[in-house]
Amino acid sequence: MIDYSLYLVTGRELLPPGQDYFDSLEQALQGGVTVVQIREKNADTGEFLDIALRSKVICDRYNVPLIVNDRVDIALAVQAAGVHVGQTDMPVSIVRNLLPEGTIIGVSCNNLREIEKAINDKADYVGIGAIWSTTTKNLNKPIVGVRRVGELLQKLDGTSIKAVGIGGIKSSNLLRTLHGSVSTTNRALDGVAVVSEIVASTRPREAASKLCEILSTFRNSGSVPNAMSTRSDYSVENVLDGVIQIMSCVREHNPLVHQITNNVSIAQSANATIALGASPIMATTAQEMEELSVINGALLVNIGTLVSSAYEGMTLAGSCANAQKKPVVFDPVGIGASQFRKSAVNSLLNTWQASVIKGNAGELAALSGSNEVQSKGVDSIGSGFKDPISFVRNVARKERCVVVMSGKTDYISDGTNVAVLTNGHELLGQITGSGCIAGSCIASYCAGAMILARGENQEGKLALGDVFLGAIGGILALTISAELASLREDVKGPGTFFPALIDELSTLSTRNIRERACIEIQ
Ligand code: 3NM
Repeated sequence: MIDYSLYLVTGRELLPPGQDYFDSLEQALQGGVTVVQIREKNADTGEFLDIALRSKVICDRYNVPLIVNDRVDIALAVQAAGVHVGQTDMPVSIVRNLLPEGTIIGVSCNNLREIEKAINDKADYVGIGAIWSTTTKNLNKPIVGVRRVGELLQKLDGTSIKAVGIGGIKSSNLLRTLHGSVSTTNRALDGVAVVSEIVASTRPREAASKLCEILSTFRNSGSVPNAMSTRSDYSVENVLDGVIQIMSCVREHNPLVHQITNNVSIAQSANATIALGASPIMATTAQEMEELSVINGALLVNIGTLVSSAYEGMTLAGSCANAQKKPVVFDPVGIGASQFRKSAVNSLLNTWQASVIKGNAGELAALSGSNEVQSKGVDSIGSGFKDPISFVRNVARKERCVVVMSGKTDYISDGTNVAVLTNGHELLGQITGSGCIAGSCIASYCAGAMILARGENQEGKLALGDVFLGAIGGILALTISAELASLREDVKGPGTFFPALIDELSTLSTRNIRERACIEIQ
């Protein structure tokens, strides 16, 4: 059985100046590469054979199988473990007839049709790519994109065919690649294939071991806390019970909620967090992200007033939170306002896996590439989606996390269930930062949900779906407190509303939630 985890594809043309090919290969094996494919597109037969023979000796020393790209004759000559073919190379069925029984045959696939053909041809594994853009190979097919790998993997259900992802995979996007490349039937990649991340490195051993570390983080810690809940038994009653448990848990444990947010609403967000019983830390500097991820209960990333220095912190904080299995709440504020924000959001979501994405209709439309709803600056305009429930559910499925669409009615989905909440008050729309505060409330309650999940089940199995309850709880706490604040005699308008809102958040009771929650589960 081949271990496809870290699949090195060679590329001599990418070696850094002065780096010896065989030394680089050996170092990569020491770093933890589990299978090697010799890929030589320009070498003569004699040269290819020589390289393959010498590479085989090195791979044998590490007990790592060697696969030859395209050339059946070279594979036979060096007794390689397998052959990898592209779509325009020799067909799998013919390769199969030429090679000894038991030889592994892999084929590159870019779309469903090619996967179907690989299944019919009884390939042993498929290389799905290119997942990201790459300059290592001239691509003549569209980039698959991490969010589309799942549907290709799903086609392999019921077969024993393995799958590796390839194309532009780096340590910076590996965790995201692994989390994103999962089918709705929960089939994940068996491994990832890389060229430049290892071959072009001056320290291939370290490059390979860094990738291995990320692979084992993903495998050992299971999933990051995110949406893809398999729970289908949510009801209004058990959701409210869960929210109330979370509310008490946050007050009892005061989890640290790390927030990298915008400078318009830092103080409001921190105050709301304290009022709920959690403890805010508004750190932005990259140097402290790793340590904070160990002690925090949840991370909030809000791009409202994005500056490059904070962007670096956001990139690192999210990755560290994923590694520590801490929930990451992401608020892509005003994503539709500029190309800069759009590409920042894309690259953040490509680097780490969010547990919850929260936005208004315009923001989520921009995030998902829909033009059904437009935005103006940070606000959405127009009457909203025709079918908001399906929209939110689909975005949750695509992003593999809980999605909260805020508005007069709030829609929250974990990809299966959709909670529809109609609490709130118009005064919330008259103060700045109410959306940002909602993010803080969600992050605080996600931290509470995680504490509860760990307490109830040491293996953390409950953790997967619980950010759904955290998100619902955060929105209910804020919107019900807003209703209560609006009823107070001392509230005369937006100016007096905000301090009253903080008061109400801090005194919100179980009874308030039970009596006032306007919630439906679809
Ligand atoms: N095959 P890097 S992409 C060899 O899409 C290869 O099938 C691809 O190189 C495919 O890791 C690719 O440097 C190159 O991006 C991957």
